[in-house]
Amino acid sequence: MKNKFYITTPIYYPSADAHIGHAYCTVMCDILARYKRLRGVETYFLTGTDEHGEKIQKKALEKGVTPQQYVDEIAAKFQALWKAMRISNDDFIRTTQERHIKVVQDVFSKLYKNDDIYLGQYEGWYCTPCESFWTDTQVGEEHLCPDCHRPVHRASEESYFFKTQKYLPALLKIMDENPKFILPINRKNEMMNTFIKPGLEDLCVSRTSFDWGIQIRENPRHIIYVWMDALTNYISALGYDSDDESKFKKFWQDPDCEIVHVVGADISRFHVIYWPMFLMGLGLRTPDRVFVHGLLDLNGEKMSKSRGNVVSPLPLIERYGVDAVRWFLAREFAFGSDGRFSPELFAERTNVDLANNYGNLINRTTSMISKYFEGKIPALSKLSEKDEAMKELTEKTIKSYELLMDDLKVSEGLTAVTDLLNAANKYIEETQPWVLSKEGKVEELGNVMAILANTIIVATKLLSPVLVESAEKVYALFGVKKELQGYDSIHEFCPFSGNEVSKGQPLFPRLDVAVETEFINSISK
Ligand code: ME8
Repeated sequence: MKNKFYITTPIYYPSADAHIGHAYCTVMCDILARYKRLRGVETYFLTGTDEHGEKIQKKALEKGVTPQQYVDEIAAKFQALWKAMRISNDDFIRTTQERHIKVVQDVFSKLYKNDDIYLGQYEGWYCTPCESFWTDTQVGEEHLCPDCHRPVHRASEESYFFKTQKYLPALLKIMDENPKFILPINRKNEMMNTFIKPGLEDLCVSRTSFDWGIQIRENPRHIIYVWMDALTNYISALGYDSDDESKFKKFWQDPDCEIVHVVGADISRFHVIYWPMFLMGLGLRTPDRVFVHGLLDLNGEKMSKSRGNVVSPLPLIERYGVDAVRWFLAREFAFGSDGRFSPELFAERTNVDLANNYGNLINRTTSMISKYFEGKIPALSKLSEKDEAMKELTEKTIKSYELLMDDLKVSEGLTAVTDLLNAANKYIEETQPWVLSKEGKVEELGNVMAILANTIIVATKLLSPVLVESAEKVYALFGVKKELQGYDSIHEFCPFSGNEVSKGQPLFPRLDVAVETEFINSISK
């Protein structure tokens, strides 16, 4: 494991309010950032908004405000949402900020001077919503955008182009030599077959048809193509090319920092193909991994404002609490595969994992410790076979959780922990503490209680990157002192004897699936 970690979300378009898909990606990055911090890795987590482009200019015009006013309002809402979701980003970059604009202009100039960019004439099929030009093969006979499937139109303009062929061999080498450069690994074939093998064209990197963007210093009639502008955020936010490059040196240039971009499948080609090429042109290091996550739909239909089926995260957080929403997103969908959001799944997932498994284990354990040991966690004595098995399983779980999380397999990492919690519930059934109590087997009973408390606390540490509010409540319930809340003590077995345990309200009340389905449907618009 490298000793530093830089993780980024895409910077989202503030053209409409954030929906559950944006929240999904941001929460997954947040979990990884919190996980690395928990492991003592120095971490920098970046998100932000991508505020230029024709689409935003049009939206502002429709609303009768300036583009800047338009993006200011939505960017503030994004930030408020991330706060409500307890996102722990270290910075929030907006592409209309001075610190970014200057860097993008410098990047363009450097690549131009380096002979990576030339002035030419662009003709092609243009998709306005995606702000992308496409080739004949890509749009097919129906002339539809291969990304969003809307009609495209012929367009021609004087443009600057980036020479992709110049860097293609180096890019292919990176892809070959680093099997984990694109994750999940099956995404590599998609890149090769859809974009690289059919013949990669030079990338058009300027526009003259609108003006809401960053001007090219050498030719101010041109605006820098929104993707060159947007991708640069990953280094402008670190202070690249500024008076203070300390963060850039630490989190980009240092080979001991792992750089991970997490992006949706819709924008992977920009991150896997063009971004590394721009970086090569600038003589900079390329990222270690581009993790491509799947897209979520609602009940099998693509979420879209016009269809009126967009799930907004805020009302979910207000009703179910931030942890239930974070948990659902992280655990329900295998990170890297497409997923289907449905109200039933949300309610069931909350019930199965949080109410019945984790929550129930906590309630049972705190009640029994109160009843049998006057609310104090007992000390260990000689372990039985079943006790030993729980001890071993706990250690095994920590190991597999670490391996999976380091490999960005977040949902699988969490499943390892829920398996441990299930095993602890089973351990109660098997050891039958109520019988041990009746038979006066105090030492055996004490072991069971101490081991249950230990299992809950270890699981809570492992889940703390996701369950940010509940983790604190669980530590309080079990009287876990600050110095024992961290990861350092995770391998100590049962260091909590004597702790005062309190009986709180159930952390996760069971949901009525029918009632909650109706509620979630009513807020999807
Ligand atoms: O593409 N399911 O911004 P964007 C899961 N500004 N994730 C989803 C999703 C869904 N249904 N819908 C969106 C842009 N996302 C550019 C990015 S980066 C230098 C510039 C997430 O607002 C997913 O991560 O369209 C996707 O890649 C991203 O939002 C696109 O956000």
